Amino acid sequence: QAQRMKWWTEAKFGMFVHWGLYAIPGQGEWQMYSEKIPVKEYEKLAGQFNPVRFDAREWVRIAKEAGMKYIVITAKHHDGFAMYSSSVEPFNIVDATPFKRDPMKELAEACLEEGIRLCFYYSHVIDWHHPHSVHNAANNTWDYRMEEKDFPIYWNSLAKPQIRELLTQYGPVGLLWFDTAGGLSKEDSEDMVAHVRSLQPECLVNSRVSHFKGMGDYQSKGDNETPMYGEDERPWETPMTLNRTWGFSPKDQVWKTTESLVRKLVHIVSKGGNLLLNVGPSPEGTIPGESVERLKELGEWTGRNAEA
Ligand code: FUL
Repeated sequence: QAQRMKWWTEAKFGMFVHWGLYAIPGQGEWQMYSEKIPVKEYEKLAGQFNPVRFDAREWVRIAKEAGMKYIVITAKHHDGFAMYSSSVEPFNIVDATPFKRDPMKELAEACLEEGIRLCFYYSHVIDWHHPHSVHNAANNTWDYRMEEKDFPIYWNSLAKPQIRELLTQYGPVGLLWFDTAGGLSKEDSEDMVAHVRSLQPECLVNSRVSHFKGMGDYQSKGDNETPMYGEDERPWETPMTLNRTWGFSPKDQVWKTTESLVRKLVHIVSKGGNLLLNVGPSPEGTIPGESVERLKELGEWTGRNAEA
């Protein structure tokens, strides 16, 4: 395990990317749930999703210049939309949008060229699009009846097969970032970890694969949490936003200043943690200017102090 963790503990700083159909209405990645948008209606967003300004090389360059060593991107968030080419679920970016490209493939190539580790976020428990996703408190109860949900169907026909796709279609994956495992049994969590190990033994798994303590390779802290002390022996990471939301949200203009970001980065790294700092790209496929600007300044700061 120590060997598997080496690149990650040395990396210290990574880019989190929340990108999906929710970028179009632009109220963050929980919009489908908070407005109880019916699946049939939400699916229509796919027909409009055409991020022609997406440039994988540009994104990777922005991350690299900020001093980031890995990128964790939402392959599937809670809305159930696969941002990659999936043969087990037609609700994906290649089959359901006019864009038709696979951004994960393009990112995998760009990351390989630049020596950045590509990693995937995958919402393994919450899936508002699938009739049989259940367990977590945030279920789709407006389209589907709770009594009719049968979790193993979701687990065996969608979650595990999609993880297999992600671990076989894009070369070596640095890390699988699971999330919101509330309600998932210990057995199922272990089953998922074993599934990952069997496909790519070197791929890391974060602790949010389970709500039982101590699972995965390292501890994910709470969202935006900057702990005063590492709580246990395990390596840890803080996922953090630049403004207040994860997904693209033009109304949210409460940006952290570069100075406070430098402080947070130093705080976290000096306490032994990693910082996973988020950007929420637009429906056109670009990283918002306010984010790019801050990342650039962060990179200038770390670069300057590395040389000094
Ligand atoms: C949370 C999720 O529910 C948010 O949408 C976001 O992905 C954040 C990093 O984790 O638990």
